[in-house]
Amino acid sequence: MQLLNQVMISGNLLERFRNAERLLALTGAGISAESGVPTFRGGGDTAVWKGMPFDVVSSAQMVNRDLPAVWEWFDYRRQLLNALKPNAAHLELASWQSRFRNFNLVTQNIDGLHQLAGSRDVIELHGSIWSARCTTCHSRQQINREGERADACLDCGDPVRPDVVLFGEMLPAGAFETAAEAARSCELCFVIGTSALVYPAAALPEIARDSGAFVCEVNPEITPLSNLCHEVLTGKAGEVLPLISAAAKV
Ligand code: BV8
Ligand code: ZN
Repeated sequence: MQLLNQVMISGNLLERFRNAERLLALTGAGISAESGVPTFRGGGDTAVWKGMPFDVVSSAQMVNRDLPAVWEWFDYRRQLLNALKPNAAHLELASWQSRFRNFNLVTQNIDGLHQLAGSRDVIELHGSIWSARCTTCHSRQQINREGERADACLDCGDPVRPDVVLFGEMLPAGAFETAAEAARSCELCFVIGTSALVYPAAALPEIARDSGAFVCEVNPEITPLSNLCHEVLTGKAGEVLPLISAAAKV
């Protein structure tokens, strides 16, 4: 066991990190917290927008009932994101892409900070806040950093909606299957900054563990997943992830 900056990292984990070829990283809102992105369940409360819990305004029903209100919520979050930058945790994971022969990064985040940090082929399970989709023909349009977006579809003229997965909606075709395959074939799985309450994303670490992978959680708090993990690194992702690489070099 090595105590680094108050974080206990086992020799077992470091050995596996040094020798792993197939690694999966699953991230949630917590990895973007140090960049200033509000989490959904920080400090015990659930994020609320105009009196509505986020999983109400971020729901399929809400799109059918009040699409402008849904856009207001995502436009607000996008303008928040505009000034924010990836943090040390995003940058560390981007560097792992070239370190491991088979590295898969799966995120529940729609903020695009992994890509801004240089990560490629990020599996965005819940879509992206930087994209809009037609409610009829499903054609997509990118939303630029200025947040400029057309209200209507450029192809058929019908209303567009945020290109994110809302509660009660299926994940993008193939996204979960690809992530589950990465979970089944990885040797080492890091679960970083997620409360692991939203499914099917929260099922991935269990799939990895049941397939023989060593599962390690990085979170300042205990989560429903902690007991399932082989090792829990209690701390902030931006502090803990660089420590792992540094310790593994020793
Ligand atoms: C679906 C996009 C099929 C929009 C999101 C099985 C059981 C129970 C319920 C269900 C089930 N299967 C399906 C459901 C229903 C539902 C669900 O899971 N409900 C939950 C609430 C019980 N799932 C769905 O609806 C999914 N679709 O299943 O389709 C279907 C279809 C019809 C009917 C039935 C089934 C779709 C879910 C996706 C919804 N969209 N996001 C948006 O962003 O607004 S989910 C959204 O919330 C995020 O993407 C993320 O997934 C979740 C938030 O969780 P986290 O990211 O973990 O964030 P949180 O704030 O909670 O936690 C942060 C953590 O970080 C904390 O632990 C904290 O301690 C830690 N932290 C803080 N600082 C740091 C840190 N960690 C490290 N470093 C730090 N510095
Ligand atoms: Zn259209």
